Amino acid sequence: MTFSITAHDPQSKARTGTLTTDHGIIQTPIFMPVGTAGTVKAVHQRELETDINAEIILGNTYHLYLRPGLDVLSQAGGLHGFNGWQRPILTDSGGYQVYSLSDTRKIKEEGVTFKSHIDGSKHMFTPEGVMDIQRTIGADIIMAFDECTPYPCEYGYARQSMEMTHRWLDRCIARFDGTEGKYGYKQTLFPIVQGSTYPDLRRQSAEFIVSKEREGNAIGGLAVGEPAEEMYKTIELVNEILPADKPRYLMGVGTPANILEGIARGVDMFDCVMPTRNARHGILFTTQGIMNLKNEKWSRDFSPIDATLGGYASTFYSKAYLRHLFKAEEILAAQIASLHNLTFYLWLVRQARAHIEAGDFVSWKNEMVVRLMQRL
Ligand code: PRF
Repeated sequence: MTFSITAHDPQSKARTGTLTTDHGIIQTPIFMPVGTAGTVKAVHQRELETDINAEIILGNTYHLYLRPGLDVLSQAGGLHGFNGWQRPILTDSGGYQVYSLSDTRKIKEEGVTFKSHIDGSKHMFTPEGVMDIQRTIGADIIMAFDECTPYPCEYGYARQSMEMTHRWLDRCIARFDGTEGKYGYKQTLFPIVQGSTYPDLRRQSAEFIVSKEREGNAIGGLAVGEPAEEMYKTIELVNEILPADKPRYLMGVGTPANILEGIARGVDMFDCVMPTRNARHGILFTTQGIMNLKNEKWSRDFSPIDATLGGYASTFYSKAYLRHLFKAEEILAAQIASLHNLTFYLWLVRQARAHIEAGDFVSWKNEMVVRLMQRL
């Protein structure tokens, strides 16, 4: 994998770049649609390629390991072979999903034992095991095994957890570097900065992660309920330490405003279930603000969902029609809304890149964070 910076914004830390993987090129800053179980929910791959123009999608170790399982994935030639997506894939390590999804979990030095949310069966994730699983899934970018602390988190717990995440990172690196990709292309491992919202812990964690000299670095443990200002301060502090010539990935973030503020602070990669999950609940992001389609006020609005975006779903279907599909609980509602929201998120990062290149990113961003978060 190679990363090169193509432009710097003169008034902020924002930058554009190109990330080159064996499955293709990613223009940064980028938003990565989440394809938890090997599919971006309710969206066809053809739509991901042509309408949304997603350059990379996410998969989850936790879900793919439980179902369809490693036997199927390895016989299929990895996730690329299984679902047919030929562009880059990133997999999260399970170091977040075990905490948020599994029924019971026990965190020990060796690893995490948990019960499947599907059938209650018992499993254990260790740093080594999770590297092996991600080798088998075959993502281009794989994530270290970490503990994402909740918010708020007591200082002592945050410190011990961070220290264990660091020991786990050493084990991840030893295993990853001691093994090879199974399908003939290269994979790369990103470590994850933790440390809750404590500046001294975040600094210590960032310095530890930097010393490992991997090809890219991630910031975890944010967007877990802390105030946005705390998140932005933490990003600033960490990004002062993470090397400027490597991609920085802010995990699980976020709203359109969070993404633009992250870009302004030097973040290059984002992922979040928000566009697809909200879409399934009738919440749409548009260039004018946020719409709740279940609201009666849209019942006779026959204008396109968002003509400015130019994508198929956003221009072809009207607000009133999509509202009707939601009210009637038609499957197509989720499909149109997901396609639209992802088109919007990819439009947002494309616009950000254009404004960084034009040198007016900050003034554009300041206008957008207000406009895009308005409730219509
Ligand atoms: N760690 C991992 N995945 C994540 C997070 C984390 O801290 C977050 C935090 N917002 C989202 N996804 N491994």
